[in-house]
Amino acid sequence: LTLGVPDYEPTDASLNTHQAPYWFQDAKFGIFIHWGLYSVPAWAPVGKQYAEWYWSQMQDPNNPTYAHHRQTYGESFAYDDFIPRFRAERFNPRSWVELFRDAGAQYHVLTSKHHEGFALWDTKVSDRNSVKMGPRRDLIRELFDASRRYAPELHRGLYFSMPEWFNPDNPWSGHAPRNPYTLEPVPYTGHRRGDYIKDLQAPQMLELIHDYDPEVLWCDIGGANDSHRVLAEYFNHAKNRARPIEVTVNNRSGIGPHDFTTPEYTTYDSIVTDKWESSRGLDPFSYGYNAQTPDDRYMTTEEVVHSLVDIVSKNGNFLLDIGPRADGTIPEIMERRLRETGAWLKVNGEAIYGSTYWARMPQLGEDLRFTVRPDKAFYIHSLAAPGSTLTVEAPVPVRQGDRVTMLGHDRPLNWRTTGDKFVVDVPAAARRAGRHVWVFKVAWS
Ligand code: FUL
Repeated sequence: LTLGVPDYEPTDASLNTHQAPYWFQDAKFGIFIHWGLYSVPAWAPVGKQYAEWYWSQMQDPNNPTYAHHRQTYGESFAYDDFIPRFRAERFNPRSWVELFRDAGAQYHVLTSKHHEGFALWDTKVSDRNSVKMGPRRDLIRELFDASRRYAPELHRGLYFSMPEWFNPDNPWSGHAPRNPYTLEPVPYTGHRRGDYIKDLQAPQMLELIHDYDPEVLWCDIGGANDSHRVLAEYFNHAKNRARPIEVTVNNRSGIGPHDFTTPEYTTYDSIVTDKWESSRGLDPFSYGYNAQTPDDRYMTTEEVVHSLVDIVSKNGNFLLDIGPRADGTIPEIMERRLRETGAWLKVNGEAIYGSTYWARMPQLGEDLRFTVRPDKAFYIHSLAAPGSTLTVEAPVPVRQGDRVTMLGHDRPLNWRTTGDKFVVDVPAAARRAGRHVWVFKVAWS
């Protein structure tokens, strides 16, 4: 007699049977956090380059970061000289997770290690980590503990960059770091010799899996890997715990099997029935904090809400990124955007969480999107402020006796169907009650 799901094996066939769990399908909205040594310089040409790519960009004489670094820090200031300035001295994990919860997010995904190779946890296989250097704190442990304690409804995830730049052991990097101005070699702090995959990458992923229990493993870049073995162990560990957790992995671990795809600073044009998650920063083009970006270049709350609705109506999740400062504070503009999004979700969340896409009808033009809660209600999202009537020129699933309302304005609204048109009267008070996206609910009787 075998009880439960048999163990996963390190093969495509076995790993392909794994799927994104229901909590992830239903969650719709998560917060991505890019935080690392690059948060110290926090610099890139605005709207053009990712600030978390600073180390790579400063190596290239044709990149503006090369000149910026020389002017600001001088030629002999190596990237790892940022380590003592990455102190996280004002990092308050409780206020982070409470903010994410108030934003209406259902999960968070922190960079455990970006391409720069600096780990934010107590890794045993490299000294280049936030416990041995810089903050001298296990930032992942602290965030996860606070999340469990103060916002237990949130799911916890970790981003992990498979390769590292300038790790001399990493076949992907090609070479050790050099001073970009003198081209002299620069020591790689904390590096241990060996086989990059066997001695560093896979052990680090297993540390994260066993010691931190991430519910999302958000791998990046792919490339050389031992991911068949690591993912089998991830899934087995999660399901065989005394209290099982449901975990999910994206499509960038370097092997075929995955639970969801990850369009970046873009989304899909129409419904994609395989689970997906679109990510981008509040910044016009950066995940890590770019201190050069003026507030008026950040996404507006209207843009955030429009993106969320658009993505969810096509079966995606929206993983919205923030870049904290090196001291651990979250820039005010980002906090404001998250709180305003939370205010919208508080009223309209029932049309988002636990909803699914409505494949029987196309999204209509620029302004209309649809979601459905199976057997309960159908939702029409108007991305523009409606006039005195809202007209949907397609077969809305509605019958005599169904109650039509607008979320945030709970009075029943008059409606009618004529041919293939559905028309709702929108009183001025309802219009005024809405903001960013006006959501009409057809509650099935
Ligand atoms: C990309 C990375 O290169 C970016 O810096 C960022 O982390 C994004 C989510 O994935 O591949």
